Amino acid sequence: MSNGLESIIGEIGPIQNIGVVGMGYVGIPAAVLFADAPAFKSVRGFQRNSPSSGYKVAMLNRGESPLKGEEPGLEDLLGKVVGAGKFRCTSDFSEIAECDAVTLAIQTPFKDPKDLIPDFSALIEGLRNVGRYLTPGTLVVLESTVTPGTTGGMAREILEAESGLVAGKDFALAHAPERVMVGRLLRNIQEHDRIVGGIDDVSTRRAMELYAPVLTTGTIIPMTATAAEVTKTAENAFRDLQIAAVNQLALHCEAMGVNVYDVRAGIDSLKGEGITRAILWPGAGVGGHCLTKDSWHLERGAQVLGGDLWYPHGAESIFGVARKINEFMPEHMVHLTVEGLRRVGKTPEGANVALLGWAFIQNSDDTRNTPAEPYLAAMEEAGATVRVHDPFVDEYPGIEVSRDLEGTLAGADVVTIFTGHHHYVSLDPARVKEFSGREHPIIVDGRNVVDPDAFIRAGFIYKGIGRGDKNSHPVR
Ligand code: SAJ
Repeated sequence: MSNGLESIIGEIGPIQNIGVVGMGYVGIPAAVLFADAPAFKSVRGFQRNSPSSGYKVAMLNRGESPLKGEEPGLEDLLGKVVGAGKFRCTSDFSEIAECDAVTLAIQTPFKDPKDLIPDFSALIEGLRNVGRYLTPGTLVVLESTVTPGTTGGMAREILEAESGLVAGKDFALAHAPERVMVGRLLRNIQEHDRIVGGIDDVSTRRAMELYAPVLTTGTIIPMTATAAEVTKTAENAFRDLQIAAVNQLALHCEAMGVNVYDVRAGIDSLKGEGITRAILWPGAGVGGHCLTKDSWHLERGAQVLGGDLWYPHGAESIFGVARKINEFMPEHMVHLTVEGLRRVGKTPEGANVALLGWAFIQNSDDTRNTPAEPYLAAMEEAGATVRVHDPFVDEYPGIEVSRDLEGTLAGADVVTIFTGHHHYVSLDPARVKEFSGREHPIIVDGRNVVDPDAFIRAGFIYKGIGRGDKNSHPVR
C-alpha cells in the first residue's frame, strides 16, 4: 500500500511548505519554530475567522502573540519569522492545497466524562477543512490529544471522505502529540522527545522528517499511531494519578496532625540506585485542558478498541479514581474555609472571601478548567460574597477578575489562595490584615505559598492543604 505513497512523496521531495491548523497554545509555538527552521520554506497558520478567535489572524500577521502569560522568546521569534516573510496567518483554508505537510492542534475537550463522550466538534471541523483541499502526497498530523484509535479511525474517515483520497496510499497520516506546558512552550517543543506514530511506516518516516528540524535536545521516538495516542493519554493519566496520590496523602496528613511537606521531603529523599520516588505536590485541585480529560480519552480508547472489558475500567479504573480525588480538592478547600470561619464563630453566610488566583497554573493567564471555579460556586451557594484577584487573567465569562489586590482584600473575612502565582509568595500578613480589617481573618492556603507561623502570629486563623501540623493552631 505504501509504495504508491512513497513514490508520490518522492516526486514532491523534501517538505517545504507547512500548514498549522489552530492558532492556540500548541499551534502558535509550533508554527513559529517550523518557520524558523532553515529546512522549511514557508509556514501558514490557519485560524477560523470566528467571533471568539478571528482577531488572532491580524494580530499574528502584525507579529504579535495573542497568548498573554509569560512565554519566553515567543514574541521575538514570531516577530522574526513574520518579518522574514516565512510565517503568515490566514482563514482561507483553500491554501491547504499548497502545503506538503499539515498539522492540527485543536482542542479536544470531553463533553461527558461519565459516559466517556468526547467533544470532537472543533477537531472534526478542522479535519473537514483540511480534507476539502488535501492534495496527493500531503502529510497530515494530529497534534491534539485524542482517544486511542482516532487517527486511524475517525480522522482517516473524514479526510478520505472530504478528499476522495486514501490514507496510506494517496496521503500520509500520523499522530505526534504535543507535550507543551504554558510558560515554556518553545522550549518544550525543542527539548522534549517527540512521539511520532504513523498509520504506516511511510507516514511515520514523513512525520519524522517534519519534526526533526525543530528539535534541539529532544529526539524522535517512532511507534504506531495507536501506540502514540496511548502514550500521550497515559502520560497525563499517570501525572494525574501521581498528583491524586499526594493529594490523598495530604488529606491523611491533615487527619493525623502531620505536615505533608515534611513527609514529601522525606519520601523524596530516597533517590539514587535508579530509585525514583517521584512524588509531586498536593494542592487545591487540578485544572487545565489536559489532566482533566486525558484519563477519560485513555479509558474510552480501552473500551472502543478493547470491546467488553472484564477488569475495573472507566470511573472504577485507578485513573478514574484519581480523577475523583483531584476533583475533590476544591471541595476540601471549602471544608477548610468553613472550618476556619467556625473557629471565629462565623459561617459562610454573609462572609467576604478574597479568592487569590484564578488561572489553573502559576504565573500564567490560562484559566481552562480552573479548580477555583467549583470553589467559588460552592462558597456563593453557601451565601458568601467572593471577590477574585489574578495578576495575569484579564477576563473570564461571568466572573469579575480584578488586578487590584488591595481592593480584593478589603473587608475580607477569608483570604483563599488557589494558584501559586509568585505575587502571593510575598504576601505580608500585617498588610493583608490591615486591608481585611478583621481581628482574626482566615487564610486558606491551597498551594503552600505563605508561611503559616507568620500569619498565625499576626492573628490569622490558618488553614492549609496537608498542614495537619498547623490547622488546629491556638488562636493568637
Ligand atoms: N498540579 C498539582 N500538583 C503538581 C503538579 C500539578 O496540583 O505537582 C496541578 C496544577 O496546579 C494544575 C494541574 O495540576 O492545576 C496541571 O498542571 P501541569 O503541571 O500538569 O500542567 P499542564 O496540564 O499544562 O501540563 C501537562 C503536562 N503533562 C505531563 O507532564 C505528563 C505537559 O507535559 C503536557 O504537555 C500537558 O499536560 C498537555 O498539554 O497535555
